[in-house]
Amino acid sequence: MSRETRNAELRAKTERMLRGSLKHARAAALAAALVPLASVAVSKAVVTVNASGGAGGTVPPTCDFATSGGFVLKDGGTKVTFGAHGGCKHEDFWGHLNITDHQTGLSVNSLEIRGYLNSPASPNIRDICGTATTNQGGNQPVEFRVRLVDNGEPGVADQFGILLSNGYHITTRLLNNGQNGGGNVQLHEPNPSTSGPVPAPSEQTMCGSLWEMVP
Ligand SMILES: [Ca+2]
Repeated sequence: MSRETRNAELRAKTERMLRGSLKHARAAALAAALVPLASVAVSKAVVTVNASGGAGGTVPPTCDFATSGGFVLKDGGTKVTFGAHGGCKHEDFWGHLNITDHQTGLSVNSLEIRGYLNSPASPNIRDICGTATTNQGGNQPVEFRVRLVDNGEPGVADQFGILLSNGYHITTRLLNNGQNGGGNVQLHEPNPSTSGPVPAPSEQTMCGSLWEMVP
């Protein structure tokens, strides 16, 4: 079904609701709002859009930094090894990313860290955004958004995910499927040097084309 067809059906359904039981003004306003919300949901499957736009990430008000290293298993069981660090440093961002996909041979190395964000979904989540080169041609550089989740030590409950602007996507998942020896994500306490840019850039500025996307 095309998006246009879907939207037409939603409009028709909304009109039926307005003519029917939803006669209260607030309910009518809610029904009218259903059309654009539903349109967003069907057109961008991996996107989470909040009321202010974007995925809801902001530079942590008291900024800090995160380090990580280890591997996750793709859905088929092959390893993707990673090292990902990021944070605020002297009113700027700091960090580095490299990953190797042992199934495809893809290698990704960061060029620039453009953002460091926490997520409304959990205080243990940090996203790192930036640009990177890959060893597989195509449009270079790519934009990346990495998700790190620190759920304690050792890192059996920690998680990693990555999204690239070329479509490569490892959904956020437990290191080594939650088994021992998959590495660790470590969120560090703020210190006097972990100050971010002033003013804090928007999620769109930090994450470019991936500003609405969740790894
Ligand atoms: Ca950890």
